[in-house]
Amino acid sequence: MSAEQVMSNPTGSDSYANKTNVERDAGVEWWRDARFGMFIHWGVYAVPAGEYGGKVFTGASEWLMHQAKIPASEYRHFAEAFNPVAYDPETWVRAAVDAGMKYLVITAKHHDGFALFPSKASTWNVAEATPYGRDLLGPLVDACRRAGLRIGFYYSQAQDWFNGGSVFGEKWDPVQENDFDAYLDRVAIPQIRELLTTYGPDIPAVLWWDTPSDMTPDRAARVDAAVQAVAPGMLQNDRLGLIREQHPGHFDTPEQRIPANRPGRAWETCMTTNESWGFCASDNAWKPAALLIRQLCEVVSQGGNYLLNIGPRADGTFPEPSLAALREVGDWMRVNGEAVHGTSAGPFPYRLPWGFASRRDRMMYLMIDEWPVGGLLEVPLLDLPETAQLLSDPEAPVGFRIVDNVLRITLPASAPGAAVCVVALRFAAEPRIGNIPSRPRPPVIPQPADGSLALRAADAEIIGDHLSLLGGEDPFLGCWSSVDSHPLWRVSLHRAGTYRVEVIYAVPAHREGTVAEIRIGGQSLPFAATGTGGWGEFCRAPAGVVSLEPGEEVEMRVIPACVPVGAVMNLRAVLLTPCASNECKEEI
Ligand code: FHN
Repeated sequence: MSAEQVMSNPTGSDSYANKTNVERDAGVEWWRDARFGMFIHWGVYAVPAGEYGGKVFTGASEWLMHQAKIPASEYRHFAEAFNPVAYDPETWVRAAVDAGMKYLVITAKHHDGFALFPSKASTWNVAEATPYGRDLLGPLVDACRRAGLRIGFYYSQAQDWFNGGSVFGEKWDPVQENDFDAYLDRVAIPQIRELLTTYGPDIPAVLWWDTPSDMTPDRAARVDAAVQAVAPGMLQNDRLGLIREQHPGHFDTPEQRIPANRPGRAWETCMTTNESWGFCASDNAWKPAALLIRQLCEVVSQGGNYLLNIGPRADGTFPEPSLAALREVGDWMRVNGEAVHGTSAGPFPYRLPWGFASRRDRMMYLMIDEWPVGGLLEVPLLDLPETAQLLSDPEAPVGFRIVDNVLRITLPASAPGAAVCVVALRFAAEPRIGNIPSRPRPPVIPQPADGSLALRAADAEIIGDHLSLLGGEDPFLGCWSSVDSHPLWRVSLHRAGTYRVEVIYAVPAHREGTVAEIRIGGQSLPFAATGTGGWGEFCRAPAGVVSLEPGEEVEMRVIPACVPVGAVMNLRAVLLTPCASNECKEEI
């Protein structure tokens, strides 16, 4: 397809280019209001699903071709088995809508170069390379349109291991020995035009670029020019070019994390529901729905969007654990969705000890993640609301008054449910913000007579904002998403000697390597949190031996060394057991 053909708008439809600026700006508004969307990573990698040559590959299954260095001539056989006869876009769209999502972004082409749409630019596409033999995007676009869901396309503009695009690291197949500029002209730019012109006006609603390796300013400008020629003002993320300042796009895309501070620009956290983006048969590290809800609340409270990923199976169905999580999130959204849709960041310039806040007009939504003791919630506001209501139980009595420059809200003594609970406050005018409520310092832990110490999650002082006490009756420290956050225990130690240190923790399977350092009384033990099987599968593992001197307030901390995908670990307790005389000497 030539540039001229594109300029003359081959669909003959009312293209994005024909819209006024006001209409196009309104197009960005919807994205800010949506707050919650579905990411879909789908391609032929769903066939091997993370396994090749009898070997299980962990991590992102859509990277299998790269991980296992599979030549294109072999990788193409996966397409011969890609026949998603159970693909029903209506079901996908219903799952998204029922979960409270307002938009969807699907991988039109990922790094393995396989296009989910018919393409004149490469035969490596669903219509020509698979027995299914027809477009996958068109029916999804139609289903989205019918349901009033916006649809965006992810397109790997740079990395393409099949069609001669860029390759991270070493190449492994002669088809990759190519001229990157020629690839852009031959494959990427024509396919981008196809995506912009095939599906009608306002489709896609977003272009989601990724991994801009080799995308110099000049190359990014060429791609952007091709986009602007067809769809001026097209909503785009920040991953088009290597130099972000030159092609910042409309929004930032923190991946698998929630930024500690509010970025100055629009932003969207994309997050997996297990550990892989594409379907991975061995990946059972499904995040509990309560965690997904918490992340959604945290993102929204910071003014961001939450793009939650699903990796469909090769037959076209969503994995059951994803569906179950979506259903639970949907149940929560039906009750609490007004705290999410159309809201902006909460007013507090600091983290709240009990959860998050968002607001819309005269409403403020308090999203309570940690139920306050006795149901007494302290909110750093200096003005009274007109009304206060628990969204999950509008009839429940909710009291409020100002005491010592703090708004005190009286809620039921115990949490009505496991997931985040929302209190809606209506104000007559913008309330004034007070000082951050200080977290009470937990008491010093006395050492029992037998000398053993159990440093439990619930007794820790939490340093930093990216670690929370979770788990209700069986608490653990979780949502540990920054190396700046850690637990601290203070112990009154009376027995000198050597102690065995053990950790009770949970992380998904396939984890390896040191993730934290346990610092006790000036000594340090590296801790490798190897896979336990899932975020809820706690196990007790040895961490080493320390030699301690008595002290009134001996500090014990677990300091993260890094944040692997998802979080550092879920930590239930650190245990110290005195060694019998001479027993541990050689281990120090
Ligand atoms: O390499 C990809 C990965 O497979 C996935 O698509 C994510 C989604 O944001 N982006 C890349 C890594 O940044």
